[in-house]
Amino acid sequence: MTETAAQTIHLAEYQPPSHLIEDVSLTFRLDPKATRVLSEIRFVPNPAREDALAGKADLRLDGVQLKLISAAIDGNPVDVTPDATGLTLPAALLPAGPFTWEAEVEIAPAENTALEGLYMSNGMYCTQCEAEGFRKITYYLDRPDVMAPFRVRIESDLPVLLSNGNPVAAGPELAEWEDPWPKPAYLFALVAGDLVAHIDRFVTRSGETVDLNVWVRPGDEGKCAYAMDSLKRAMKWDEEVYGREYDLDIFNIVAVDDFNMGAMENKGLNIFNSKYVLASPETATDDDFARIEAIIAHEYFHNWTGNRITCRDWFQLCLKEGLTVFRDQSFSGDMRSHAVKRIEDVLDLRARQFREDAGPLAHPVRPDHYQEINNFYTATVYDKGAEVIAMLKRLVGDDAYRKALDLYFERHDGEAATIEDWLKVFEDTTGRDLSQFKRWYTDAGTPHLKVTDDFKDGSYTLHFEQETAPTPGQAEKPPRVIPIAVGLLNPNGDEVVPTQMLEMTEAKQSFSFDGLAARPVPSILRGFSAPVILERETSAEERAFLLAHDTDPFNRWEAGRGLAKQVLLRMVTEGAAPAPGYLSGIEALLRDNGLDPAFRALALRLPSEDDMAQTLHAAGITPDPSRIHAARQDLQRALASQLSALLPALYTEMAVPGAYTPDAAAAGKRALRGAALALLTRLDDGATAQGQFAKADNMTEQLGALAALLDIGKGTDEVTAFETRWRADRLVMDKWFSLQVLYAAPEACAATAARLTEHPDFDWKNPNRFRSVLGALPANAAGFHDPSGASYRLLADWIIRLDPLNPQTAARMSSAFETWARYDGDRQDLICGALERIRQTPGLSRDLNEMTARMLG
Ligand code: 0A1
Ligand code: ZN
Repeated sequence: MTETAAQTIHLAEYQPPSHLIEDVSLTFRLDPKATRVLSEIRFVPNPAREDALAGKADLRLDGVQLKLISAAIDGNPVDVTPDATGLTLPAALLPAGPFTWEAEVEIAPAENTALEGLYMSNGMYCTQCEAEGFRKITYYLDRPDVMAPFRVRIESDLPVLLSNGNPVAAGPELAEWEDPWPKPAYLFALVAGDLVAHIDRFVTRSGETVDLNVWVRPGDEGKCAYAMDSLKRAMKWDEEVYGREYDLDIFNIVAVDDFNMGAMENKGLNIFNSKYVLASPETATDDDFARIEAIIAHEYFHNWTGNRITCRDWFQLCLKEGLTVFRDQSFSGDMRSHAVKRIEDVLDLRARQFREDAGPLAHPVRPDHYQEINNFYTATVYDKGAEVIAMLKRLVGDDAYRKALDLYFERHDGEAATIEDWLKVFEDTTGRDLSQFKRWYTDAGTPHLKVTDDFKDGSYTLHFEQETAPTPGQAEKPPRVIPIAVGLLNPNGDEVVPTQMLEMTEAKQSFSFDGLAARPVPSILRGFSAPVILERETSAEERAFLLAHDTDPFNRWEAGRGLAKQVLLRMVTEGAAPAPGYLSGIEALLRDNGLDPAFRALALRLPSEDDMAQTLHAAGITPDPSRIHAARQDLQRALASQLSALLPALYTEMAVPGAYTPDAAAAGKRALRGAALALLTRLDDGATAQGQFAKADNMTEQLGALAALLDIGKGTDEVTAFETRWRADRLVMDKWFSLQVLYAAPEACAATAARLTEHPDFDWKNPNRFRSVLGALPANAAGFHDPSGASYRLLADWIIRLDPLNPQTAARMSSAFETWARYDGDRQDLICGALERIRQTPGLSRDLNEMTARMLG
């Protein structure tokens, strides 16, 4: 048995809190080893709880790793004995009406390695309270349905002292902040440190001026401009597209080096992993710039979807996350290209969410039980959560979507809401019954959509059949509502039926199109209109036809993708040669200068090795990662030789003249140029890449050249040169660590990663650095699954080592093992052995205990 007996929490057992909180006042006397937190909390019995009104409810406060110094109720000292998870104030001790609880506790931020609660990073104090970190700061009702205004006083000799809301007082070694908007404790934040600000302002649509600050460590102030620009664009976009304005005098963003996740939407004081704030052309790639834009927007958008309207309980996490991801995706699409953004999002969804949905960690978008909520910040909750909203919007239409959202904000502002509340605003706006649609929230697993067709007397019929395999704890999968966007092309390649949204609700359903002169070519699931796996016998000719003619950019790309997969599959299973039809189809597309370079770059990108393993497994074939790796390399070479005449020209044409700018057009050209370089490297033995590496004035081109060289087994000198140049830059060095593992030869992958963990700069307590090596290991599929099992062992060793310090990150990393059931018996034994070894570790965290138990079943 582990230290903390695992307790499962169920959605069905939700109970309103016994008490509500009218207001909170906190004082922090900061000290690395002995911070004092004084709290004054005004409680009232919850009118929704009769036992509390009758004076019969105890008040249970959450509190973890706190040293209680003193406690009082209405000024009278009380003698309470905390346990490991909090303390209970017996009903008999509580006044009948409202009362004030005062407590003083001591905590040690310098010793907090879990990076949850109040902790220190490079001498700076910061907090992370989602999901249940506030209980490590003081005794509280640490649950999202308890919302209160906060007043915070910070006492410290550090120059910058920040908390939520507006600044209300400042003095020597002192600052006071007041947040008028009631919020749950998970949105609390405090920062204190020696920081500098990149400042700007924003005037809202109603004419209010908001001070904007991006706070960073001295020396980093030159890397904040893009984050600030993204913030201002996000603020404007939310006003224009969702009618949402910002609601405080000040908006602060702080960059922190030690952070478990990407960023956190604390009210008025967003805290970011510095990786998603700091950027300069020399140090950040185009992908980094795009991610910064997206994450800055994401956290800002939470101000309405998450903060003003929050979640009743943690089962409703997708209420804020799915919606906010959907909003940030729409924003990025508007800022850049919708077609390209959609393809990138679907690539990501399939790589992470479909993979999760197909394995032992599958869970509904709204889970109904958990042991550790931190284990549910997943691709399913976030990305499938966003897909579900995208489907809802497709089903009701843009206008109804906007009306429903207006109603949502009007009806639930200031509340902690549920998925039922969310669906109800759509039902009330449209008159639709969404009970079947709700299955997308409650049922796990990715539906398979089988399609056949026939054509007779000018009438073309599509027959659909949906089926979802059982997932852990859910055997039955009733049919779901699936919006299927379909268009038809005639044999000349002209569109004869423009996109129509078919609404499938049955297990089997057919749709006909009449009055056609000839049998059309269907373009099904345009724009990836539902997160399903489409299964249709499609000839290579038909895919090539769609690759050349489809008017829907997503499906045009998808046709190329399908072809590539078909080709790779035959190469892996039959040792076939790369199909000429695929090679010439891609060539034709690349030669089409009317097409967006970013789109062409995506069309040139081959399916990942993990994607191929997933595809083979789904087809009933046991994937062999080394064969997949070899086939993919062969196909790259075949593409290179097919395109040999084109590549040098493309490489030159796509050069972006002048100073680096991170805009989508320039980034798209660099992406295509980089893709061309990766192939060219296979023809010129790395000469062009070496030249580019030496000359590059931006990180995109420098890193692209290095990756291209490593991919053909070269680049030793460049690796050294890169290290010499960038040794002092933490974020750039993360890339250096990661690239070497990613591109290591399969048999050398574990040894490369192990060697890098010996590097003096391998600070394993820093999550970014830990992930740069140990997260890159599973991303090198053939290296991770090397038959020796060395990578499995190495990863398990490090997870076991990290767990006592940082359970959250250790548990997240363990999902690398979730695909064990795909592989052959030997690999299964090795992976399950590694998982078993983790599970048997004495004192394992609740986080990792739950993850291993779920994976091992
Ligand atoms: N709400 C944040 C993500 C986040 C979640 C948990 C964290 O610590 C456990 C930190 C951040 C977001 O969606 O951006
Ligand atoms: Zn979020």
